[in-house]
Amino acid sequence: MAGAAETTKPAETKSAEPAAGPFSVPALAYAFGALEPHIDAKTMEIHHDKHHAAYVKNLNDAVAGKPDLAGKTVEELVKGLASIGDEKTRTAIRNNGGGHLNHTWFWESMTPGGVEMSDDLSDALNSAFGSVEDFKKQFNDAGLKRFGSGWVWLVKGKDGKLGIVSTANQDNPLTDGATPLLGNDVWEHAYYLKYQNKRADYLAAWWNVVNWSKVAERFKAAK
Ligand code: MN3
Repeated sequence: MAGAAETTKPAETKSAEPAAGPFSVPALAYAFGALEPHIDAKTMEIHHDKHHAAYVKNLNDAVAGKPDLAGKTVEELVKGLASIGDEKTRTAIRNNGGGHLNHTWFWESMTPGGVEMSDDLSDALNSAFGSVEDFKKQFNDAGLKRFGSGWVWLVKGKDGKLGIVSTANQDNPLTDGATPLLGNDVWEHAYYLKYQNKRADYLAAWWNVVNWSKVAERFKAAK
């Protein structure tokens, strides 16, 4: 297909400005248009360069002048939210640290054309949900039921079992002690340009670009 080669080049995803703080927006491993037709290039560009960049800027602002927080990884910040005493800082990190972490993982969870699922992972999903199709159906149902903005996740729970949870806004399951393996963004900004109010269509199409090798890697690490 003409033009296919240039849509796989990640060159256009470089951050425009250097980060003013310890956190920065990671470059995408693929071009904005590489997930077409399932996720459109304009949505990817705005989502990565504007939405994600805003979470990073606000996170850097929230930890400015606080070396105990600025020296931590974003995973550590999100995991340890309860230990942040100052409520204003805690809320800023909950929203913007969560926003930074969730989106960083989200970009890694997708790849042009998707990839095959490993046997280990499909066995685990079959055993936990009946079948991979049943897992996807339950995941999509949970994403559809999330009122307003938030995320839907496949997690390894504190009990060691695979499960599906949905979180509001930019909350991450790490804060509740679960380990997220895969998350889909159900904020309208993730799909509105292409799908408008049809969140179910977005949820269904998204499976075409899921990077199952990344999910398998997280699954292995969570064992
Ligand atoms: Mn988003």
